[in-house]
Amino acid sequence: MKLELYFAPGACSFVPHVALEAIQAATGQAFEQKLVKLHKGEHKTPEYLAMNPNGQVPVLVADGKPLTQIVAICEFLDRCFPKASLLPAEPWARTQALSQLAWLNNTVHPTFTRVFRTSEFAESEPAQADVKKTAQARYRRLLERIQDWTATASPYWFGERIAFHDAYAFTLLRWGGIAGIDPKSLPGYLAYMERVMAAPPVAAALERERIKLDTYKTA
Ligand SMILES: N[C@@H](CCC(=O)N[C@@H](CS)C(=O)NCC(=O)O)C(=O)O
Repeated sequence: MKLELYFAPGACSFVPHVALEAIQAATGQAFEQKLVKLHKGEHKTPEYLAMNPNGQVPVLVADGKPLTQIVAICEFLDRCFPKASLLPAEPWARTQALSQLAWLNNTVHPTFTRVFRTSEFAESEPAQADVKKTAQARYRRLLERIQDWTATASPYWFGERIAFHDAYAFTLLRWGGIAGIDPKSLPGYLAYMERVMAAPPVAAALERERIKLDTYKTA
């Protein structure tokens, strides 16, 4: 199968990026990396919008057919490459894992979007300040929930094999720094992340994207 991933450094496309690295290591299936420069608006060109009318990364192109939305991309990759064990295999555990992945994608992720792109959610400056403050507090509570969930991660979310969730957990904690949340204030989460970042598929994607967990800046 020919697989191409449209991704942007530091974006949520890190999730399928790590997954494709893990798949390549487990099965030999290669993938092409298509860098999308969001700051140059490459995701809003007519060619890109024809692939993804939402104008977002990630897009996975499988044998010429574009697939969007992280949850759908992960489901497709796991079904095609079960040998990579990116989700648990037993039906109930697998569906619970998809439920958690959907929550990361539809609840935690959009809360950060309210911090990062506040002007899309309110017009006046005071309203924007309010949206941002509320979203920052909510984002912290959601990261605390991930910390609780991963307290037993040994070494990763589902045990020995890296899963989509580990990559999403990295992205969300890294974004936490941008939202003014010191990762050191979530010590359990940070300890889990140290293990995740050292995993070969994650390390490879971090290197290609040239990103680290270094977004938190003290005032
Ligand atoms: N629900 C979408 C979210 C995708 C998303 O939020 N992508 C962001 C990067 S993390 C993006 O491309 N933002 C650029 C834009 O919206 O202009 C998914 O699961 O793929």
